[in-house]
Amino acid sequence: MSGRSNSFVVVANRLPVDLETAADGTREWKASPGGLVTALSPVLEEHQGCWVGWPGVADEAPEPFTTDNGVLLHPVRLTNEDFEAFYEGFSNATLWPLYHDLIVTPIYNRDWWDTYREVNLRFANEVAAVAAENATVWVQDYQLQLVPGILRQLRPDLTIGFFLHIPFPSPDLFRQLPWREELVRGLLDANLIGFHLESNARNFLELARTQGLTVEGEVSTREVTAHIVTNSGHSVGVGAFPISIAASEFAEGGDTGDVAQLRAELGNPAHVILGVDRLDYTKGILQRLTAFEELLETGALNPEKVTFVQLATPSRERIDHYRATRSKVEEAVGRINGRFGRLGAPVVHYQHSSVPKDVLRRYYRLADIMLVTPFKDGMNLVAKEYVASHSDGSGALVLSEFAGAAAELTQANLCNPFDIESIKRALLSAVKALEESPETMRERMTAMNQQVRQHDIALWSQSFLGALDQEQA
Ligand code: ADQ
Repeated sequence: MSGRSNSFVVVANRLPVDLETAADGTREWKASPGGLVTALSPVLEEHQGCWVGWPGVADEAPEPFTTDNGVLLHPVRLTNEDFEAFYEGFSNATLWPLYHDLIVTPIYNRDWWDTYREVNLRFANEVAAVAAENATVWVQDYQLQLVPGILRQLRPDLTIGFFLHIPFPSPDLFRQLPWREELVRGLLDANLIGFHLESNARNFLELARTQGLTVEGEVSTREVTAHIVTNSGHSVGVGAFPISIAASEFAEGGDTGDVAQLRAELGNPAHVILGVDRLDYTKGILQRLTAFEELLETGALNPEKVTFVQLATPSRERIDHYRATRSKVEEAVGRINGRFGRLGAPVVHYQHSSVPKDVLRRYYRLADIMLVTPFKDGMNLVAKEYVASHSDGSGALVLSEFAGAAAELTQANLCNPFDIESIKRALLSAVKALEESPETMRERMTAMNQQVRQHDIALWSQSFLGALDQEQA
């Protein structure tokens, strides 16, 4: 259905689909399962909603269609040049490093900014064309920060929510951005701006203060008790809404025989250590490999007894820093296996591809220790997926203090990924604790498991949309 008939519209850079080409050359759009689509599908269904976004292939814009799981999609066309300047450029080589506290240096390129504005306008136009009178629009993430402002001009009748999936930096860092005023103005035209953490939201309020705007109230979680009042008198709610996962999908059940078989395939190590990430420089993959290597070197870990499995999804592969990270990670894997593995028995198993969800779940179940070591991460769903996979209390989570998830998973073995010694200490203490005080570890994992089950993705979307409803009232 097209035209202005949708009373709930989600707009995100990507549509939840992938284009699949069969052996006979026929092409088909397949729903790509993901946390966001799982969380939003019931809401989309209830409100006769739709999803606006880019289908993931340059120069392709199929007519609106409905996925096999019933979500109506409105594709937005991006050319190859748009993809380079808007997505790889401004979104991922400017905003991504700036918002992740300058782990690498952001590139400020005026042409990229022009394309970012043009593409945001295109997304907003598409939303304006399909949203019903007085509809609710939920704008997702850093690629679309100008959309609320453009939409407010085009369709003052809409209720607009914005959620940022990555961290929001301190005003001191944000001030670097040459287009800072316009970007913030775009966001402030929403009715509600949501962040994962209260600290992210406080950074945003502080920024608003430095721009001379009035801030009322203090930030809280899953409700809105803080507002920014703009010069035109518009009041926008600001709050923390920590995202989560469909926890029940990761809960045990199914065939545990598979897990035992997987351990046997890895040579029946006493301890399996697991890393699962998009291959991104923010995730600290090289640092965790270095920590592992040094523990093998000193004999603190025995290569005959431990195995490290690293699953890495290819990501943003044409951007220089991503290419450099991949090559350093792969060099480290080769070196560690050369030093400590044997033929047919590597000590690090590394796969540079996505794995199906059921395979991923089996690895989570198998892993005795999960290593999650980002330098900075909005939330980190992998940590929550691992915890949700261990409702029997088994396993241990080593988690970076700089992952948003650390605010909730307080029983993890926390580490500072900028300090290799800290990663080594946390990993070693997890290994020791599993051997020497399994009961304590079980209690800690059980507590984290309950936290994730009680705060799942449905709570996230309900609390955000409930708060947005209040803001509109
Ligand atoms: P990401 O940076 O992509 O997300 P994360 O939250 O960990 O990071 O989500 C990654 C997802 O990809 C997980 O669901 C995981 O299962 C999946 N995945 C990773 N590697 C995989 C592999 N090899 N095979 C199959 N699946 C794999 C951004 C922000 C985060 C924030 C989320 C949600 O950077 O901070 O938590 O959005 O808001």
